[in-house]
Amino acid sequence: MSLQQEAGGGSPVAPGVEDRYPTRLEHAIEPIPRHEPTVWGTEADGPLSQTHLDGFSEYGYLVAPDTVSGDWLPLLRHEIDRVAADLGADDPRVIREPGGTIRSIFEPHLLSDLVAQVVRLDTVLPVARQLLGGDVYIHQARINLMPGFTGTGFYWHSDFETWHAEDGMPAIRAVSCSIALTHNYPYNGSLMVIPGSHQTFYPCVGATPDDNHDTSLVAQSVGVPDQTTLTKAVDRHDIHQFTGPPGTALWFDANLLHGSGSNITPLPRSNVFLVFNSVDNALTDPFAAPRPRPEYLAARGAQAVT
Ligand code: 6CS
Ligand code: FE
Repeated sequence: MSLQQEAGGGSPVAPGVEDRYPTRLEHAIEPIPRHEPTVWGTEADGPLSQTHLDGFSEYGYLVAPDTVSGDWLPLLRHEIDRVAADLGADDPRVIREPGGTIRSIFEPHLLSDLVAQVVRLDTVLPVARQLLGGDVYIHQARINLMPGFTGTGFYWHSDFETWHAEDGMPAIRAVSCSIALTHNYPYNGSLMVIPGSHQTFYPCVGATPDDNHDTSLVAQSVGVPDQTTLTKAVDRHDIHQFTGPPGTALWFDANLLHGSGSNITPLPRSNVFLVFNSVDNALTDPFAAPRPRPEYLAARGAQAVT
């Protein structure tokens, strides 16, 4: 049986387009070693040192303190409140917790000049270009607001798995930059990663339902590895947790397994989340979903950020 026929649901991959990362399948298949490099640029491209590049390549993530300087942080936090207040109650870019509090706001870089400036900071855009080896564009941007007491986490997943299946991202040549706006402690729902897991693609079982994003952005149920797979991955690689003061960035590879627990502390955890994709990795048709997701979740233009 061909992979196309085996695929659980959604549009079959167009003839002639090779799917090197089959997922959303009817039956489990073995994990697939990553085909692409993790770091595409060199030390000479700057600003990251060879040690930083080697660390990113091995672990799939990098912590960058002072990515946004202290004087910007109150402005940014204020800007997020403004953006949230300006958006209509039923704007699809606003994702809410079941209780009604805001969980994510998509496209903040198009709603706020300040966030657009963050994208272009010397501590941000050149890092994305260096890691991905050339021009990049914003595939997705969001603000994640995990409120105190009621914030719920994100179950373990690889972002690339979703972007490949539902958005048609062909290769693993994208990187996320999550910038802390509040202090990330070990106890307020901060991100956990499985270091080194970015070297393996874990195909997932289960077809993509129609309009999966209506629910997956609050609680992801398809496109997540099964418990046996996660147990083996953690046995092999361990878990690291991202903590740090506001202004710290976590850069992580699109295929790194990560997740977060709930936040029952009074201390909110909010982050600006920017996903850079190489202009040479433009989206195609989804590999395992009936139709592409909306533009605010997955930009189709592939216009280089300048
Ligand atoms: O949907 C997305 O693009 C991202 N959000 C979730 C909850 N999982 C996949 C990916 O990280
Ligand atoms: Fe994610």
